[in-house]
Amino acid sequence: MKSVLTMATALALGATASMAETVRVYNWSDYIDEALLNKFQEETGIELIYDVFDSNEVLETKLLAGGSGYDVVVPSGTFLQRQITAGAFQKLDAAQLPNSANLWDLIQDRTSIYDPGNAYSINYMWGTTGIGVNTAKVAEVLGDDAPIDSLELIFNPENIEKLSACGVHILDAPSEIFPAALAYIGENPDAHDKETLAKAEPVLTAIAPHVTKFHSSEYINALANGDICVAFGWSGDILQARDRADEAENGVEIAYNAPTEGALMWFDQMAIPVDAPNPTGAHKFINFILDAQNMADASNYVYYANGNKASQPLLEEDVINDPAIYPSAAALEKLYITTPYEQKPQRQVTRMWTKIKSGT
Ligand code: N2P
Repeated sequence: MKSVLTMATALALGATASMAETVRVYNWSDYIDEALLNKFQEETGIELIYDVFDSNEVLETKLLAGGSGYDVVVPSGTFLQRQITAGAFQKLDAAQLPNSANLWDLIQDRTSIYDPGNAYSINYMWGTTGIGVNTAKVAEVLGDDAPIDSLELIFNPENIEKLSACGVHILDAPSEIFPAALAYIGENPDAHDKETLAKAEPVLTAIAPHVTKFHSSEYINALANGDICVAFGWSGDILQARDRADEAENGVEIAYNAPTEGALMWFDQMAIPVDAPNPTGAHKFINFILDAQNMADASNYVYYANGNKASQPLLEEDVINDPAIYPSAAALEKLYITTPYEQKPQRQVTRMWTKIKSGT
């Protein structure tokens, strides 16, 4: 998905093509209402180049190589933390972000675990990692009491073997799937030690042959079209699948549940690379997103919660009141967070993940 200011609009705004300022943003796929991208261009006269990814690992490789050319990127908190340590970002300039007055202290407190003082980043959205099901198909395969809100659905080989007949997608995100496998066997999902991490490997090896695909964005349409019956994925993406099925009126009903054993709560943070070509433009883009109405429009469109308190009165009822998007205080207690793997556990996890996916 790319969006550029047309020449006609640029001229209307009094800029010439050669003078036009550009901001390059690299964000997750299916994470914004494109109308907002046009609005930013119209309001500021800045040409916006908007590229998307579906993996923290992919973003990290680009960032750490340097010269990505991006002005704003959106890593999750755990990845952001080690990227800050690696010197990948520049500090934000609060004077250029007046709309940060709109931020929500509850989320600010949580993201400061990864970015002390929130010096380098601002929350875009947050959510949970959990289970999306096609309710009718799963009931057909496993019966009406199928454990659709439990990790049993995915990690018990007996269940997933049966579900493979209607199709199962799991995120290609080892930093989220290892913690989930550990939670399933009653271990600390945020374990970094070699022995505990090794316990996740047989859990994942046992289910891998029954996984239709390890992928982190195709499951939205696959669920909506009825091509798969289960996805272990991100909350808002699964709610978007529900919406797409509703719109298509194809009879597919999708439900999302955060697993009762505990679910990962993650935070996607807007940050400016140290070598960003246009840091001033980057601040303008972040400040635009921080506008209460713009942030509400973004959440209303993608069904993810945001870190913007002022946007809350502007959210649709079915967003602010959906506990899958804004969990109750009790549900928040059941969510866990993770911390970034150091080099050694990261290598161990990457090695095991490659092996699990290749089935060797
Ligand atoms: C948007 C996915 C963002 C959640 N499609 C991953 N942090």
